[in-house]
Amino acid sequence: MPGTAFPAPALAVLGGDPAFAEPLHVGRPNIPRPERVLRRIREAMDRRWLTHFGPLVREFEARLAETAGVRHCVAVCNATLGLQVLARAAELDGEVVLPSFTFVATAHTLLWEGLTPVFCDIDERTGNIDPDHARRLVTERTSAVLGVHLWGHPAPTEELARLAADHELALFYDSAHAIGSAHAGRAVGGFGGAEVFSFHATKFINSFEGGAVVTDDDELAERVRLVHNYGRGDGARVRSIGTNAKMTEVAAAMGLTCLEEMPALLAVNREHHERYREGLADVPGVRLREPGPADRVNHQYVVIEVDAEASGLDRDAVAAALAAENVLVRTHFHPGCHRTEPYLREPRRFAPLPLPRTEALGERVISLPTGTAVTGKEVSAVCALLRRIVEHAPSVRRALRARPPATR
Ligand code: T4K
Repeated sequence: MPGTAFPAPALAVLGGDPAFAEPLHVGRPNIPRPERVLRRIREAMDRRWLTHFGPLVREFEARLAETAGVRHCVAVCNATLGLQVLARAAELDGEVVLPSFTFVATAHTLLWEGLTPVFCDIDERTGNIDPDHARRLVTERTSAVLGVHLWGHPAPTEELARLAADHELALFYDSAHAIGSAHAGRAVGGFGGAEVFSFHATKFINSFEGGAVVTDDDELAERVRLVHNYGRGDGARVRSIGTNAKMTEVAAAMGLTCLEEMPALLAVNREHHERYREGLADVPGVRLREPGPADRVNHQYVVIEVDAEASGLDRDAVAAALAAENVLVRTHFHPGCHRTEPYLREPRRFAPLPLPRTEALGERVISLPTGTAVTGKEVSAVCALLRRIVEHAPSVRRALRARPPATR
């Protein structure tokens, strides 16, 4: 990258060439051992068993259950359907309290199932659901709390378990980001009544598209299994309403191979995180978000916070300056579900209390590239760019202001 030469070339936003010739994305898939994935797919084709609980799906489920430390795992075609199937299998009704600071799928799955998502605020320190705020939103219509392990950082599981017990609510987790994470030595997957992982291509462990519902509850597992297979049980006898949320053998071939390689993938993420920590340590107004002391996380999201006053630039300006260098960052999960359609239209129904911390944190965060598609050198280069963007904050601000509005 040209930025390593001395004197440093101009930032792209100030008229220089972009630091990267090809875009650097957040969410490029990990594809460890593609030859093993292809061999597994070939074997599935030779067996002519492509879906409907084939051997690869079964093996993937068994390994996931082991990873999560639970008895049951039902693999599904994506986490969105996994959450829907879970809500249906658990017979939730009325309102479900969940954080607004999450991907919109968390909320959509509930609304899709005829439930009312009620958004609560976060603890700005962790980005996760604030259990005290959640408690204030519980009404006689509330049937469940849906926690989210945001960015793979475990939600406050003890406090949420207390809240659920006090009000006799179901407690589930959207664990889309959190396979491989743990809290107080206990793997994510075993908290609450059930948890749902995502194995979307952009996730740390991927199955192209995919997900899984994991639980220790025998009855719930049985119902999830029914609902995800058109309500059909043994002998294809229809026992309930259901949908089709099954995982294919091709997806399981990828998922299984990624899962086998999880220790190596974790090591890469950890190395990148450490490199970001070192590279950004003394950049004014830029702070790397770190997990809590009792948490072990998968580091699939590297998230920084931009303090506009200390850095001289707001988050959008930093993101725009990085984009000019071909570093295409994300702002997960700005602006919060409550400020997204259709929830935006009915604040009294979906967000009866103000969510100032969700809104404030959403304005400050940036997700940076990580995973096996990025090299350590590239991570260092991104750090160097961030440092120079902040060093040149006044010129960057002026240059961005001079751009035509559509390109800002
Ligand atoms: N709950 C939470 C908390 C979630 O974050 C999600 C999903 C869900 C539930 C639902 O899980 P799933 O039903 O998806 O299993 C992505 C993903 O589609 C989504 O899975 C994820 N969360 C969400 C946070 O991000 P986009 O729209 O940002 O992805 P996209 O297509 O723009 O990809 C991001 C970058 O990754 C691109 O700039 C390029 C790169 N990319 C992407 C794909 C798909 C690749 O390089 N290769 C690829 O194949 O939503």
